[in-house]
Amino acid sequence: MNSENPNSSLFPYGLPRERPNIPLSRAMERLYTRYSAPTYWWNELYSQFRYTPLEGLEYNNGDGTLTRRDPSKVIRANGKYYVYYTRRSTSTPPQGVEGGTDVIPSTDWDLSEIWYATSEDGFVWEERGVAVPRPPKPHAGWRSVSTPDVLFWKGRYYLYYQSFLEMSGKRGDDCPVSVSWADSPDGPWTSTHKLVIPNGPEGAWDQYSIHDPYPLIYKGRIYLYYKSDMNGRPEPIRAQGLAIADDPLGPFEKCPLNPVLNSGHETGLFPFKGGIAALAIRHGNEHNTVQFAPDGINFEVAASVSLMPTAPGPYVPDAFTDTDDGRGITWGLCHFTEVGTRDRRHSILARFDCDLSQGHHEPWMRETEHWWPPEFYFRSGLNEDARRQREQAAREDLEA
Ligand code: AAL
Repeated sequence: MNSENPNSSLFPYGLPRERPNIPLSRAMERLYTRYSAPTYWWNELYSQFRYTPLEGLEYNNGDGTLTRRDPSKVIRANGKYYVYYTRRSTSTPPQGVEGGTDVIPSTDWDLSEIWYATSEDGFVWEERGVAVPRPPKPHAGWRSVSTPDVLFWKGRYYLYYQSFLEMSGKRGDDCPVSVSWADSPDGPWTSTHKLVIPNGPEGAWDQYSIHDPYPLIYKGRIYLYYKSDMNGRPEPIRAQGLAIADDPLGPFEKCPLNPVLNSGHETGLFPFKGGIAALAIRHGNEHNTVQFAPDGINFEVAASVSLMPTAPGPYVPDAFTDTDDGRGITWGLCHFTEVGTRDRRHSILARFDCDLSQGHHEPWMRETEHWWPPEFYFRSGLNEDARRQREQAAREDLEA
């Protein structure tokens, strides 16, 4: 059936916006059942991602002693943009668990504090100072506080963050989540020293780590998404859970269907139309996808994408408005780790831009192609061992 010959059962040249009334293969059927539109040109939850270095933040000439990473959502207050992030300032770069001490970091986020920065335009940022320092022993977070996110609820600001009770990497990257509050985005912040999102019970998927706390206001409640590392080495799996509360200080009730996302790493979500959309980055069968849950719990793949922002902290205009018509996002901050040489490793913050927003439609953000030079691909090459393995396998195949 097509415009030239309505009686034809051939799939038409012009892509129909609605499912044509002809037999379809499963692949073509999926275009009309799985996605919000049969092509990414029309799919509001498809986008390219573009990146821009931030101005105004320096990193000790990249010697590895200063790192900024894991930015929170970007919020707007007092006519400025605010972001909160992990800041490590140590005498040496990370030295691993073997080399870590009370003053030498084991990992890039060990011995860290939560700092914040502000910006007029989202490109040039001014570091403003510490928001949450490491509390004294025996409080959770005495070793390190990291990976914050921010909530604005009934006139008060809350920072949720990972609170390490031991050196990261000792058993694993194990920690619960604590919360501090302030009446201004500039602080002063009051630490509750409360473990608002505790680790799961022994044997549960989230028994060891509660990472990347990420609160949104949805259906009149606080929906706090988080990541946990499960399955252990050598095949670690990252999945994301949800805990819901009526008060920022808890109690948070973990969703009985947890994990609610089977892929991803750091959390990055936003209200979209009547549901919640998620950036599923880095790991899992469904990594490099944008997902959507009409109820904030049951996520489905909405689009396959590429070059996603790592540790996305989107600017989500309606993160706290309890909207039932989420507009979506167009930019935010993220991080790049492994910056510098191996022995001077640190992370930097950067800006990402995208078009995952109702009402926006920038064709140049819809292309799927990234015309990267061959050198970009050759960086993911075969080392000498891998090449020898390949050559040996080829010889064995030929002799079989
Ligand atoms: C990040 C986040 C959490 C982890 C570490 C620092 O990518 O997933 O914060 O603990 O890595």
